Amino acid sequence: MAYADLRDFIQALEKNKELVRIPFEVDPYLEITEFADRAVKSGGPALLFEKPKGSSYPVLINGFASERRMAIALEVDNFQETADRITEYLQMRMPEGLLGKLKMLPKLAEMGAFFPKIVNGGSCKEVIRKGADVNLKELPVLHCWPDDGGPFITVPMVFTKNPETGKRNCGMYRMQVFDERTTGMHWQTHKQGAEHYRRLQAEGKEAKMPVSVAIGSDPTAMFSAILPLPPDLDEMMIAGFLRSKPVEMVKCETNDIEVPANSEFVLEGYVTLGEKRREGPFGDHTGFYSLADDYPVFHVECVTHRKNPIYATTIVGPPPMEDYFMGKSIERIFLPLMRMQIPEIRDMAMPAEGIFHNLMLLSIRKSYPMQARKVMHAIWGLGQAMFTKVIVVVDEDVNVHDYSEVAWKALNNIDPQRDIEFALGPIDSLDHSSRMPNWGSKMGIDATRKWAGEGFTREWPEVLKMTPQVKQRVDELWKKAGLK
Ligand SMILES: Cc1cc2nc3c(=O)[nH]c(=O)nc-3n(C[C@H](O)[C@H](O)[C@H](O)COP(=O)(O)O)c2cc1C
Ligand SMILES: [Mn+2]
Repeated sequence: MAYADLRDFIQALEKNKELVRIPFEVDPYLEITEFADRAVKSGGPALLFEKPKGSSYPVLINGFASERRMAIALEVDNFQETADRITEYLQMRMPEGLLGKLKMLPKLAEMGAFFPKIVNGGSCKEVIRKGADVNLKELPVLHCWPDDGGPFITVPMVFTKNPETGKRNCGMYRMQVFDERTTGMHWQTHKQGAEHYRRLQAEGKEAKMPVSVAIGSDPTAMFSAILPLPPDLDEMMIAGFLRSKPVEMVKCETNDIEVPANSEFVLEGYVTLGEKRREGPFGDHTGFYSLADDYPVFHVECVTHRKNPIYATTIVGPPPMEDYFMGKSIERIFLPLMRMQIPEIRDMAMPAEGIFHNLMLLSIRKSYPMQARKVMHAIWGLGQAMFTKVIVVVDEDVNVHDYSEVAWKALNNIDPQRDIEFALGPIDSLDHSSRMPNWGSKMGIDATRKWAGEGFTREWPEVLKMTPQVKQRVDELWKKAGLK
């Protein structure tokens, strides 16, 4: 059964003993960060701060911060279930004969459930506050790290519309609260919000871009906001797929954007085209501060919220943090989609230390010379995987989730001068080492076994392995010797 809203998810976390309530006062200025950081690093629970200092709204943090909690959020036992469901749809073909077509009907009906449904009202409008009555400072927005430029809303679902196609986009872009009614809008240049902004600016017809932001909704809608989807693929449809039930969307009070009707908070407003303001620094998910930079300004004209709303947030910082677990589930869920486009890929892993975009380990089934290089370039050309700074390609017999095995085999298999591929391309905006913001160099390491067809004429040795007979005999002797 799909979660009705954030509260429903909180209840599920509580029922599974995955949430602890903090009944006393804790300061959103740094203190909640320290709580959340310690909790995630020690495998601790989600936290619900019932009395954040300076606000009357409780704060939920770390709701997604473990594999178990991500599985509860997506209502699966493990992510393979979701990956398998995706594969099932990808393999769906036009059925033959009447019987085949009839068998297909339930699947088609299921697909109908994915599409968002527009409704006339929703709990997000239980309280409506406009104009001078809007005060973002009432929200328990975290000042996350000591040198941050201010308090940041960290899990906003930012809704915009593509001015050319009218299609909606939802991306999670942090928002620095500047004052009662304005925030930063940190959509990085490669993201869809920024693209909509550029297109509207190029049209030259409007001075303002409508934007609405939902904070706290059912967990699949929140999770969908971070998915690296192709432009114009509606995140809310994917949320509908994940929860097997349409996301109910309601039109905002002051603009034409729709938001999930069950949201805890909705901030409605606009971004003035051309207006920018210094945003940051911000203690980021790289574990470093991302530098202050100029970003658009979001003017909030209306805030609607539920009665007794719960403020959802996260912190990022030295890994692993909550976002690592969100990313890990994306890695698992998106593998079938990736394999559809790059079929030789067997498996992939993005270790926490690589912060998603810095390191991707790939195992492939190699069928022709230089295939590892082909795979690298395909990754660098694939949606947000374009940000990948270092790619290591190994043969299919290597378990990419065993980082020790990858390091051992890759380091043995490479002749660095021969096996490293450098390329230039777009780089994540948060990278502080690239020579210019937003682009730089990338490195691919071909750690596969080299073939004669690739110019390798020497013999390639096998990995050592004991014979099963000896293993079996020593199993018995081992016990006899009293060894454990
Ligand atoms: C907690 C969290 C915070 C994020 N903050 C930002 C951000 O400030 N700016 C940004 O461009 N992307 C940010 N992202 C990543 C985007 O949400 C992600 O790239 C998403 O796919 C963008 O959607 P889009 O392709 O529809 O633009 C964040 C992700 C997470 C999990
Ligand atoms: Mn998108």
